[in-house]
Amino acid sequence: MSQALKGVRILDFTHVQSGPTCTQLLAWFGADCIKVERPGVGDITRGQLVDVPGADSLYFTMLNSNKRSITLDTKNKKGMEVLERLIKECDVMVENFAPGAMDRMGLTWERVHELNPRMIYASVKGFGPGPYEECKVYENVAQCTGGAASTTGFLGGPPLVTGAQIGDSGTGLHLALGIVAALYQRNTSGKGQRVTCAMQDGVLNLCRVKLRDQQRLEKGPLTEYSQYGENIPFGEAVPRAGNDSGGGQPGWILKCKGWETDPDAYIYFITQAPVWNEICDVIGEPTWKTDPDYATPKARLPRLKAIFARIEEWTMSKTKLEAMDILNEFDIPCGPILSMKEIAEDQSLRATGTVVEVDHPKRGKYLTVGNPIKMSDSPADVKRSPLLGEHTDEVLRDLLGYSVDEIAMLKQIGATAPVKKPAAAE
Ligand code: CAO
Repeated sequence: MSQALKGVRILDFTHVQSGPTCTQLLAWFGADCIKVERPGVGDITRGQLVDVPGADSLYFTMLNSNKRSITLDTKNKKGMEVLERLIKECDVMVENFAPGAMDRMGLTWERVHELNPRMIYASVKGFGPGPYEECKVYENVAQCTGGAASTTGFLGGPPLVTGAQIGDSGTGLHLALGIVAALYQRNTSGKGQRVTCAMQDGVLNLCRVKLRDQQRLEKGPLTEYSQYGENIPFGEAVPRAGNDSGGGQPGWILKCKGWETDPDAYIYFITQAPVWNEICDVIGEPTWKTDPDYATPKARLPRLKAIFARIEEWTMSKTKLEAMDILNEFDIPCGPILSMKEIAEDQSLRATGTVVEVDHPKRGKYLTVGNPIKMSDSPADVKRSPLLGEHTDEVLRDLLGYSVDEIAMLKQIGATAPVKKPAAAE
């Protein structure tokens, strides 16, 4: 079977997380992704959070599957010549270096467009144009500046970052969509274009319900927030809402059997209005179906804390999976809190290729996350990440037509390999 992006060649100049997430997705869709790394060093994540000495870290391996790796010193004149030849041969170039780094390399959009007018040149930066555009940015900076941290956490507590990498992987996803759209437009325009995503913008896009609430707050209190039911006044900005659901159906995280010793023995419970009668029956409060204090969503709003406390009495008598089974029978939306251990061992996620085991020559078998986007005509077969420079010779020879001697020369002068220091004098 073919793949959606077969025939698309990506010059992958990305590092750390945001850019590699984007190019890994494109590679899963079948693009030939050539990762360019600094000789002898590579993507800094190869050596970060190392768990198997001498092997690439999981940080790297889990973000760079299905790619080829070549090493190239772009600060070496011959190295830059190779890079320019690569630009001419590729459809898409992706980078997420600090602001200005590509320009300092001489690879402005104008230069890249001149070298290859069909090239789609895609970048992740921390911020868009404005006061912070020159700043370097990591995940949590984006979460803080994109509205996620100020709206996450419990009322009265400090802002909180989330474990979901919405700044890095989230922006990588956004960028991938921009690239695919640009490839589609190129079919008719014949031209490449510049695609940029700022991490702050990506996080805000994912936090849009909170910008919605900011505007609603100007018209009155946010009635679905728990603090409304607790008579705690609202301030000027959207508050932290604990585990309140972000939508119109109130929800909360409730303890389940075993919570005293198991930190993940909890379930997310949603009191969805259409199944209110079923909820009342399940928890043993059938009179709440008709009691005017409980019968309608509006009547329940100021009593949510007490309602969830009563539901929790019921959930605490069941394990989270027992509760899930019972509630699902009645179409009551809920979700057990699954630990990473449970997810890693979940056989249904293995069966769908969402969690995949891969073999690596230096580290052996490891788990990685497969393509979450399933396509009926474009299978995503996850292949291990490349070793540093594993495909340098292959790419130089097969794609750019360098001879064996030329390849050796490039190595010798430090364009594709670290320059060997002369042996110390005796
Ligand atoms: N050969 C030679 N030099 C190379 C090279 C190669 N193959 N690849 C990169 N370089 C050089 C660049 O030319 C640049 O050098 P100069 O600064 O001298 O011009 C440098 O490496 C680029 O490094 P950087 O400044 O991007 O890296 P850093 O570790 O200091 O910063 C990060 C990392 C992520 C903060 C920064 O890249 C950034 O802000 N990126 C944009 C936002 C982003 O993607 N953040 C998410 C990262 S994931 O958490």
